[in-house]
Amino acid sequence: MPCYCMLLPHSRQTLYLRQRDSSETDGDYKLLSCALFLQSLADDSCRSSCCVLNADLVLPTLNMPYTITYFAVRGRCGAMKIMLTDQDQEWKEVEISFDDWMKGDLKATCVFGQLPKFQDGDLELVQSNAILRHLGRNHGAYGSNDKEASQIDMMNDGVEDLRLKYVKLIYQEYDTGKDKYIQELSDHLSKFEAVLAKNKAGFLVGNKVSFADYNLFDILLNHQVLCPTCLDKFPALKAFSAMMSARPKIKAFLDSDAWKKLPINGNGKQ
Ligand code: 6SG
Repeated sequence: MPCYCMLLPHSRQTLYLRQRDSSETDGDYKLLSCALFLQSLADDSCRSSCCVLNADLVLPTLNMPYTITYFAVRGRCGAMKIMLTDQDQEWKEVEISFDDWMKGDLKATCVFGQLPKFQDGDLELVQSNAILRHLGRNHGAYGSNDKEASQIDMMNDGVEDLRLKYVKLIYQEYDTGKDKYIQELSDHLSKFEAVLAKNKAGFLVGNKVSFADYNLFDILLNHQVLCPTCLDKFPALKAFSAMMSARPKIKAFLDSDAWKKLPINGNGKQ
């Protein structure tokens, strides 16, 4: 008996090895392929012809979408949600109220006592950038080779530096430091402008979107709220932002209630 389909646990892609009947809809095809694959796992006689035999690895990815546990803000989950959306992935959300968080039980279970927490099957991660990297690996958004992957890491670290400054402004010195922050912002943005201006593909690195692009896009959205004119001097950043906003799934997501209902930050400042 042939193998009907195989689910690749790390990429969460389903590879269908069964011929598609021309009368089948895409949904029927996937459903039947999955059913046949599950049947094949239970049937010893066909196991040897299956490409993936480890049901413990395969089955969790079938029913368990990703889970994000976080506060009801965009904060450090904006980029990963935009990325998941653009990569056609579903996720479950567990929203934690600030009051519940202050009780401390959940905090005690988080490696660094902070959110977001992310679950991919039995893998539990904290640290938003580690989560972005994990998704980059899972969904082919980590460059086309090791050199590009290292450059993507570098650019993402640059985005993190900007995000840390932004978070400091928002949570610690919004009322006293906003003018100075906006004055200094051009200097930070000019670095990204220079990188983007060099890459005709429009992305930070290489010729396909990476997790660092989603992260930069998210922090630029925040900055356009903080200072609507901040991209005016930067044509490459403006084009990048427009290109990312126009990707159809991102466009629909940014227009959805799920996105719009969330404040950017946890203290009402933006
Ligand atoms: C805050 O800083 O929302 N996590 C935050 N705060 C709660 O007890 N390096 C990692 C990463 O990249 C940083 C994690 C991040 O993932 S996100 C966290 O867990 C804590 O430390 C921003 C956000 N803030 C909302 C919130 C936090 C402080 C004030 C408002 C405590 C929680 C809720 C009320 C008080 Fe609150």
